[in-house]
Amino acid sequence: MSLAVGVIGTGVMGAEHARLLRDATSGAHLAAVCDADEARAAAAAAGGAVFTDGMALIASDKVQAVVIASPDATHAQYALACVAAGKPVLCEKPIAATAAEGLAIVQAETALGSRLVTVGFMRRFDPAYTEMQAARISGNIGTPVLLHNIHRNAAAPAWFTGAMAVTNSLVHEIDISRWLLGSEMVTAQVTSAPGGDPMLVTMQTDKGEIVSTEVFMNATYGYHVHAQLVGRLGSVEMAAPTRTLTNLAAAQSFGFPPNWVPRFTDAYRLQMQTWVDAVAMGIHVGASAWDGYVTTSIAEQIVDGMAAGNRIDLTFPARPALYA
Ligand code: ISE
Repeated sequence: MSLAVGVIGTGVMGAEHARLLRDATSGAHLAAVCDADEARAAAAAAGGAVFTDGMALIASDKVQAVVIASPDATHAQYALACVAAGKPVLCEKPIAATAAEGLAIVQAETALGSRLVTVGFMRRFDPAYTEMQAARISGNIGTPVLLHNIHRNAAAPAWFTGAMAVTNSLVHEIDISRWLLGSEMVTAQVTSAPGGDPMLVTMQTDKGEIVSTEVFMNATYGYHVHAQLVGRLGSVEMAAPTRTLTNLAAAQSFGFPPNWVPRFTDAYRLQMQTWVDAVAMGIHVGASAWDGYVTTSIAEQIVDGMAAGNRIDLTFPARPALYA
């Protein structure tokens, strides 16, 4: 049986998820697309049903599972509607615009007793990050003590606000650091350049590991994500973000991608296939609603406390048994 998936949103990520469902995923097909711009939805749907109202797509009997790729502020309402309809959902990060909305999704799933929400933290499927996690689990590099993250974008879009460097970009490092280390973040401290870009966020985990993250939204030269995990015996870090190196004019070089879609193309494809397979098997793989909530809560606590420049003590409610 092929899973009928509806995609809400046709921006950069919605278009990419629709393409993956059309061309690169087995066991699923693109059944419907929603966008306020009907012509854009029709172009992405490529013959599938077209909606201009996300709630109508979720309710439609043509749709068995949903991908949410609409603007960040709309994620929570659609995720909650999917849980209420009993439909599995792959929701782009962040799960919600506020921690309270994220917690409401956790509570809805807890009341249902079932995990229907997967948050699209696709870096968990990136081959470089999965190798780094395997290195940590193998114990070869010894006890982890530090994780250095670099997250540079060539240029922030015009609509990007200062807080979004945390709520929309740093959330990736919050999630991937928790996942790589298998730890929870307990404190955070932010140092920003004049104007707020770049910023350096230092977090400490419940095991005492130090996580440093540079977020630089206007780094000009390209899209550059790098991570180095340091243990007591050795370290493991990402190699160049390309599969090939060019030797030319007395120099060896590689290119930086313009943005995250080409850099994480394998991760997005593997994430979609894994999600479809997990839905078919009735299991949950990837970042849960709880992971999405914790990440958004940390981001919110950082935004609220960063102006003061002091250490922020991070707090959360107890993890519900559903997410043990
Ligand atoms: C963007 O929304 C993403 O999700 C990208 O993966 C991230 O690298 C970028 O900084 C965000 O703005």
